[in-house]
Amino acid sequence: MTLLYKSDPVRGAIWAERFADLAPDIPFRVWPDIGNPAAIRYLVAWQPDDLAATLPALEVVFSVGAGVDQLDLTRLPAHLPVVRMIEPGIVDGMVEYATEAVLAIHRDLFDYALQQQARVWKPMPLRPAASRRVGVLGLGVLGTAVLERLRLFGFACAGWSRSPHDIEGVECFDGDATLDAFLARTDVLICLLPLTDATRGLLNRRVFAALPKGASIVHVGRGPQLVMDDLLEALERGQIHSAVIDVTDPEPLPAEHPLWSQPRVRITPHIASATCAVTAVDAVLDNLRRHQAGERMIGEIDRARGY
Ligand code: NDP
Ligand code: OXD
Repeated sequence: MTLLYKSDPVRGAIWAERFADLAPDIPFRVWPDIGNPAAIRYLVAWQPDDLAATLPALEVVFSVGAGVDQLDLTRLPAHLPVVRMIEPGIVDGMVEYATEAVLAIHRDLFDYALQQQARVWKPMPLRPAASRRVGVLGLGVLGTAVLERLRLFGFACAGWSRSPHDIEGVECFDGDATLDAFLARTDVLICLLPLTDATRGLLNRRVFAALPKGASIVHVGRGPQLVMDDLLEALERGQIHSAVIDVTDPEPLPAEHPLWSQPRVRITPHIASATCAVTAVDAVLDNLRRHQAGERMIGEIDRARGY
């Protein structure tokens, strides 16, 4: 029951070492050294492309990341379970990134950076956290963890999802019919939605107009969810005051793209979070045990829903 890993080879070496320590009975191979294709039962990959179709005994595909939009599900045999990555390292990274971004916005650091460039010493009024309304699109593993941390600072927290959720201290909205009400009460909007047909292009002119004037955006979902021209226009009109953008379409963002030179925009190269190899192996091993026991695996996606 060999496991084949096809992703970043540097992290692959850490995976191999941890598998050798914790599960020496499971042969671990790093692509392209696949050995006998008929022996491979499990595939861990970022983008398997057509590889899965060439492995006749394959039983499960694990995404090496939290998202699965990079997998072309139509190229994976329909009977195969697809499991996304849920492990503590990726959650901690996202909580750190989102918290820092919200605090930077809340403490006016974008404006102070501009003042510094102009050598201006001009304090702005300090606003209590309770008066700053943070809203997270997506109440999944990451969105919920981010809200649970932000709530501790005293921010007025809300979230939006497809189905109803109940999170202590968080005003929960669900379904398309509630989106405008959620946006109308949101000063800092964080996008932590998976990329699906329903969320592609969701951060657009209409959504920006539904936010209070001068709201800010933290985009850590996926690039194609954001309509960049609409964001540029909203920034120019002051409808959006500032933006922290970790994901773009395309990636890398081309050097000539106008977003780079926006004064109140901070861009990072899709590093908000990343799978931690050590804890990822623990998560995969736990799921292999579940799979072998005939149990549902943690993070198994609904292929029809796309996440
Ligand atoms: P989950 O699958 O746990 O959560 C997704 C959430 O989005 C759920 O609450 C779901 O609603 C909601 N949702 C999905 N579609 C819709 C819709 N059409 N309308 C309203 N709500 C919707 O995902 P995670 O929290 O683990 O991860 C979220 C995303 O974060 C990943 O898919 C990935 O794209 C991104 N990511 C980015 C990283 C980065 O470094 N920038 C790193 C890791 C992840 P419901 O609960 O009702 O199903
Ligand atoms: C992920 C990512 O989905 O890194 O894990 O974006």
